[in-house]
Amino acid sequence: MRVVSGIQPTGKPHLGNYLGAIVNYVKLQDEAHASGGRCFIFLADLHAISQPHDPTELAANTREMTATLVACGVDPAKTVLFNQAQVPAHAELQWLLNGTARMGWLNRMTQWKDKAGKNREGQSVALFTYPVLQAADVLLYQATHVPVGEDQKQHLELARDIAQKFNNDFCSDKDPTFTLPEPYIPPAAARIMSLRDGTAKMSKSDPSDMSRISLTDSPETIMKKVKKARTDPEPLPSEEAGLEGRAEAKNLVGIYAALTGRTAGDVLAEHGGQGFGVFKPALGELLAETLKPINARFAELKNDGEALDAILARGASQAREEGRDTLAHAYRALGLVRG
Ligand code: AQP
Repeated sequence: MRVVSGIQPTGKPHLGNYLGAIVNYVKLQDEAHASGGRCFIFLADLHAISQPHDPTELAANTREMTATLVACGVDPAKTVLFNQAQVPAHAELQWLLNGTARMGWLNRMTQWKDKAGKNREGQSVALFTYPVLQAADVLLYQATHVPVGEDQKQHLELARDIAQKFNNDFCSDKDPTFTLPEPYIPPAAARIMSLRDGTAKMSKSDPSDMSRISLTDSPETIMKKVKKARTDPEPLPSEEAGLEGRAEAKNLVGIYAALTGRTAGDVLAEHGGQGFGVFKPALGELLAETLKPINARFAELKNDGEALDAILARGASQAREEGRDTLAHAYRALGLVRG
């Protein structure tokens, strides 16, 4: 079992990142550790430069996101925790895979279409080739399990296509370079939506802070955001089918379900018939309780820059070692001569 996933150190991590991805980093880290496997979690700082950014903020956010991950339960003693920029093999392997990835494949990526919008010509090349770097990130470590939110499923399928084509084109059946990775997507929290619009995903780059719960929000802020979340005037239905066409209600019930490890059906069996005046405070309290220990741990860690840098340096050194053989294999397969 080889678990690999990454998170961009852009802005503050939110509930979508937590329920969609980070909770599963911790779960799979523990499973991998118990079964003699390996878990790699990285700060995707090389991905972060695909969009306009402030260099000083990127460095600060990289440390802050490291503190957040550790506060959420990512344990540097069990997981190789590092930032991409300290492991040149990610960028090297991306270049090698650029020869295999097809323009048509990248053109079909919905994230590229969404982020580029109507201004494709004005986007960085890095935003277009972002999924090839993602493929390199996971293939470098022979990932078997990749915990991600639903929005990344298409990119992971692309990583599999790239791996398969590379293996077919350049390797014998007995000696493939890459393992084909599988996505690990949480059923209850695959896609947490904005609190202001139930049809848009909760995202760090949404200009409205009221659209998301940040993992470092205070209990008061959490309660205020939940109470102000957009909803409809109807009470909650008692069965899941009654949530159809009610995107905002469905989102809040989904969050409650993910936080309690239950299904939406179970939550509705208990809360069906309640108006949002009752359900929202219950959800706000549950959220505040869940995030309280994370907040406390984050506050302890965030100012210890030296300790955070030491975690990243140690993780990077392990990652460089772990990726060495696969990178060498890819160079050899392509017929590239190295000393
Ligand atoms: N709303 C979401 N619901 C479930 N999972 C989500 N993820 C992100 N948003 C949601 C998952 O979080 C992991 C890390 O994401 P990322 O920071 O690397 O990239 P992102 O998907 O681009 O995150 P954002 O918040 O949406 O950032 P911006 O606004 O910059 O685009 C991934 O596994 C992702 O699936």
